Amino acid sequence: MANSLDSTARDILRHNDKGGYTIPTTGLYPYQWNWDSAFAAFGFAQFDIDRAWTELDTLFSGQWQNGMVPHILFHTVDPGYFPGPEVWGGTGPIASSGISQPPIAATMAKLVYDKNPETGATRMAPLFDKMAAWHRWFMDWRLDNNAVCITHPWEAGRDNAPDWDEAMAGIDPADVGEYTRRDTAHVDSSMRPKKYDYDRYVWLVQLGNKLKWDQAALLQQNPFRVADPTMTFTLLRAQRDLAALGRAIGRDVTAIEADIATLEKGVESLWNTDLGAFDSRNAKTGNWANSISNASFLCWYAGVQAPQMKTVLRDVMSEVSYGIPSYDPRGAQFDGKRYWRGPVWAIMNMLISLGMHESGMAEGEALRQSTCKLITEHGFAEYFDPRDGSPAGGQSFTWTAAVWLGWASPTADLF
Ligand code: 9WN
Repeated sequence: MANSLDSTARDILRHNDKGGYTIPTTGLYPYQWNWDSAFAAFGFAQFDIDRAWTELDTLFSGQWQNGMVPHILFHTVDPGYFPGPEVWGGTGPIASSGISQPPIAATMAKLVYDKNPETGATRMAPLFDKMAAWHRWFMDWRLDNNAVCITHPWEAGRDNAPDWDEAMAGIDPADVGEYTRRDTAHVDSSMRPKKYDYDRYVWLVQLGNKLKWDQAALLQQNPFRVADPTMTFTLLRAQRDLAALGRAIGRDVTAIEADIATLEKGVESLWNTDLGAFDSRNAKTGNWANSISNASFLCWYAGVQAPQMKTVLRDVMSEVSYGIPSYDPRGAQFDGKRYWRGPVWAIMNMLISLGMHESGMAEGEALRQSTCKLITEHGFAEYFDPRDGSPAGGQSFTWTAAVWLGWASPTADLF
């Protein structure tokens, strides 16, 4: 069974490979997405190391002059996705969006490197400065109390998470104009964000385009700015991994070490004492989201030990049958099928599980087994209902196949 699923997973990666970059799934997402691509590289590394490095090279070929690496690269235009390149008006070398996504590329590069350090040293050499420049862009433009903020819900990769509800309510999208969504032509609308959300997503894109994605202008004029555990934990982890890669290939990592100390302070500023968990904070109002999400559990992945989070973890997991739900099932906003307001995502499980394993927690292996069962029973879906495992969103999904091959499969060797 594991072997046949391994072969299905490899087929999914090959099928979604458009030549140098991998799309998340046919139809729904016809472009190269940032963190999806990093997971794809990890998946390819299980059977084709060179292809894995090429995925990262292509991602960084879209890097902007200011260091930002866009969340979508529009290599060839496809009318099946909205909003497309003309709505975004990205200013980089390749048509792109104007925001970024969770920086997991350096961490996936480290996992690819570890598979074959000799090839890794050669392939990592030209990527090191590019990754360092991207991380610097976050440090320069996105910190609030040393935690990393998002400026659009899509930037966190957790699009409609309850974490952004207050900041979203602060946007008046009255002048957004007419537009046609494409996502609900591919996937049942009960599994996608609502029109309320899309009006605000599109409005924020229009604002960025109008300001030509000038970060100083956006800092003044964008009403949406939320300090986010996804970004803060993934950047902290990525800085640690980039420093390790830099040391391995003989580069100066002093500046990265200073950034690590800054982000460690930032993590402390995301601790919501009343909630007893890591939380998102609206940087405009200072208010907590009061949200226990799957991103709250990325603390161990970032090398942060948080004994209280173990109790929260037990409570949340006892509510569901599979993995870690994207939002606390005891919360009023929980919706088991609607995207980032409840469903379980195999990629988040992998990051969380890796952190747990590295922290010596048995829960890391338990989460791996739970995800193995989920994919074995319900396939390579984009996400799943955590109560009964029913598949949701897109199918034959790149990142689900990738984390199967490298981590969830009984044949995988991540740990
Ligand atoms: C917007 C591609 C991406 C993921 C995100 C996920 C979803 C896009 C969308 O799909 O977002 O970026 O159109 O819904 O939320 O995490 O990278 O798989």
